[in-house]
Amino acid sequence: MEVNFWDPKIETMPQQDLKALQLEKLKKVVTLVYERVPHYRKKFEEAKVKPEDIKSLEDVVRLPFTTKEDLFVDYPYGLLAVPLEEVVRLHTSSGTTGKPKALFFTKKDIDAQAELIARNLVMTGTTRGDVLQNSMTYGLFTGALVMHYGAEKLGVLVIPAGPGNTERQIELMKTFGTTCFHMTPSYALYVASVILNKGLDPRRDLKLKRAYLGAEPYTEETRKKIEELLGIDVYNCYGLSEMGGPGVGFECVYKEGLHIWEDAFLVEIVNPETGDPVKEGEIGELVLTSLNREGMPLIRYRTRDLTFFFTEPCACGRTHRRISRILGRADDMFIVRGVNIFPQQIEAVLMGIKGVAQNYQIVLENYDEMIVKVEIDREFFDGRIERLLKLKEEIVEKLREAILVKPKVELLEPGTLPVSEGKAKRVIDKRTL
Ligand code: ADP
Ligand code: K
Ligand code: ZN
Repeated sequence: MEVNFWDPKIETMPQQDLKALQLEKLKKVVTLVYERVPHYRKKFEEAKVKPEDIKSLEDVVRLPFTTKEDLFVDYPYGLLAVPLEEVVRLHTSSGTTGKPKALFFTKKDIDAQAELIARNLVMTGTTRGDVLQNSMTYGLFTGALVMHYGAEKLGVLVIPAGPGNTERQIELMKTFGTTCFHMTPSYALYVASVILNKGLDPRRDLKLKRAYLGAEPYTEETRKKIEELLGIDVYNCYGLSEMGGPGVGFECVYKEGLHIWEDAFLVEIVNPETGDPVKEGEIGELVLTSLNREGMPLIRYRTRDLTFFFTEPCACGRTHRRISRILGRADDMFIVRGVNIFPQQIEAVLMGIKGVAQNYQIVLENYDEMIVKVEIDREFFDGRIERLLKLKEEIVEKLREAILVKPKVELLEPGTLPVSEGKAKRVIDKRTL
């Protein structure tokens, strides 16, 4: 396998040196927020901790967590660690209280995140000469702009397509010889189905080589499905606005977990209920401290995203640790008949069944009823009823095995369910309406 580096020195830095670098940066950022951000000073005082108490990386647990709620205290400028005139960009992301979370970037912050994107792109084989179609939403969201700046920094040609208008997406791919694209996995599934339904052979008629899919959880099965439909490599791209946007974690060519850039983030995984660190390799909530950001650094930020650390070093030679794909959002979990269920568990089952198409929806009705609506493949839909009944039975059985709850399954013709061009809404919970 060909392994490429953007910054080999930092990407393969021995863990020990990385840790020393992290400690130095951690001390700096903790001092910075203590001195410049009243809200942090207050939190530190409540937790009875001072910057000088941080003597080793293990001491990080003495620092208080930052939660989404903290972003709304002294909103919107209260967490700035620099004067407003140093801030050059605002991004927002959907908030918990109806107000959007507001995140601020200095020039240096924008460039630092672009640097991470450049590393990520090179890591997956993208170089100058590649054509990247950026089909995330441009605007207040970080998704498109951060990727855009990173790709430009590397020197690839960026097509700022934005999402939607699928016919035009495909025209752009054909006309400009797009080699890579960046979009949500749910939209990628839809675009792939449109490409095939038009009778195009992606391997012959398009120049696509790889895709960067993220912004929402998806499964290994979904990745494989998109890779097979289009004949490309799909790389998982993870990030959140609070940590600068996409590019926080990214897969290398081995596609076994996402490297998190540890020179830029201090990574912890904690028990979502107690906040205590989990054992190495156990599932928990990802907690991140930004080590480089100057505009709005965040300390021990609770992402609500569930993941685990891979314990083995990666075959690519990078020393930065890997986390698993996001297994769910602590908030996405729903409960049916007392059983905790994540939408991704259902997706994993569906995408592994032959005859199932790309789109599905989970409807929760009453306290104990879960209906899974599933679109089936056009070729599969040949009018033979017994074939459909067997498929339905297979889906019910496999779901019951995986989630321990027997769902009702409804098979639908392709194109029945609403199409998502951004983040898919998979769960309709009528119980709370
Ligand atoms: P929000 O979705 O809260 O409006 P963002 O747009 O910043 O805010 O999205 C960040 C969140 O999106 C992450 O915390 C995570 O839940 C989800 N996310 C981003 N990338 C991925 C990915 N590759 N896999 C799974 N989830 C992802
Ligand atoms: K997102
Ligand atoms: Zn690797």
